[in-house]
Amino acid sequence: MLRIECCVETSGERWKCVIQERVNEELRSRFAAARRVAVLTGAGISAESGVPTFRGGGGATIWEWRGRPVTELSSAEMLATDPILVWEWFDHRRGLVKDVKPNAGHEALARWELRFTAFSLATQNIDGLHAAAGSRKVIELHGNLHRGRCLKCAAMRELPPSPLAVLPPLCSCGAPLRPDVVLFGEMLPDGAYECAEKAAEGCDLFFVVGTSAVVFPAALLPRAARSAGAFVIEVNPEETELTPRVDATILGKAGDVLKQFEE
Ligand code: BV8
Ligand code: ZN
Repeated sequence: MLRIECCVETSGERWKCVIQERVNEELRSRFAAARRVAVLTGAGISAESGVPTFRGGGGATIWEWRGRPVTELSSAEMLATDPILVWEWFDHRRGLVKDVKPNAGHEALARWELRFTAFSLATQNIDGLHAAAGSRKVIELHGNLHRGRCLKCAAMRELPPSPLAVLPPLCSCGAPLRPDVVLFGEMLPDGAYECAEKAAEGCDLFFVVGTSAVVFPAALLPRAARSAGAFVIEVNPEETELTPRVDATILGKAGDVLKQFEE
């Protein structure tokens, strides 16, 4: 079993990080002893459900569409200049997730919600799969693909199945809806980041699962957890920018690895 221990010195701080392929006894006992656990997930936890990620992991990725990068299509600027293109982009994404189901990684986190004195799950994903797996309290940092928000009365509306017959879809008040998704250059939903940050700073164990940790401010959460004294465990088939800054990286798929903590 691969196991690498490395020491990292950054800004005067020395950190030891361990990279391994399986959950060992030490990590299982930390898990068993933990009382307050916080989790941040990214696109990677939905990869085994068939949802393309944006970067890495060996599975399907969707980094551009109609020749434009995600950061352009999913931007406040594009919504202002070409709302129909943004709706076509998100309707395309809804089509990609129409028949997907939660996987063992989502199911493990739904079990963990009931296991600890305090448990918090924050996700960057907009696919709704954590709730579909049974997680009842999910902090959706970036919104939800299946909802629209009225530009006039700010009501949230569940969207009909894709493809949408009319673009942009209309609210019952007659005004157009926008995707209820946080676009690049937009603020996160009120209080969402603060709620996730409070949980990160108050936990014993922080898991960061399936994220390349390049999107902010979500990528700050594992750092906040570690600075507040939590033991931080990364689960990802690849090393990321976070790897030197966590206590242990398990190089594996979320669906395989998360359940190993419960064995
Ligand atoms: C904001 C919805 C205030 C749309 C998304 C510093 C501070 C604050 C802001 C910034 C900052 N620096 C830069 C910014 C601006 C920007 C930003 O972060 N840009 C990046 C590109 C540098 N941030 C913002 O604009 C945010 N707003 O900060 O408000 C503000 C406002 C104005 C100006 C300044 C500040 C809003 C960001 C939210 C954007 N919306 N999603 C959509 O989905 O289209 S982000 C988008 O990326 C998705 O949500 C996605 O989840 C997210 C992050 O990607 P990941 O989840 O990490 O996914 P990725 O594909 O990259 O990685 C997958 C990983 O999984 C890989 O590592 C892979 O190896 C692994 N994997 C694969 N298979 C598996 C697996 N892991 C486990 N198991 C497997 N089977
Ligand atoms: Zn309305």
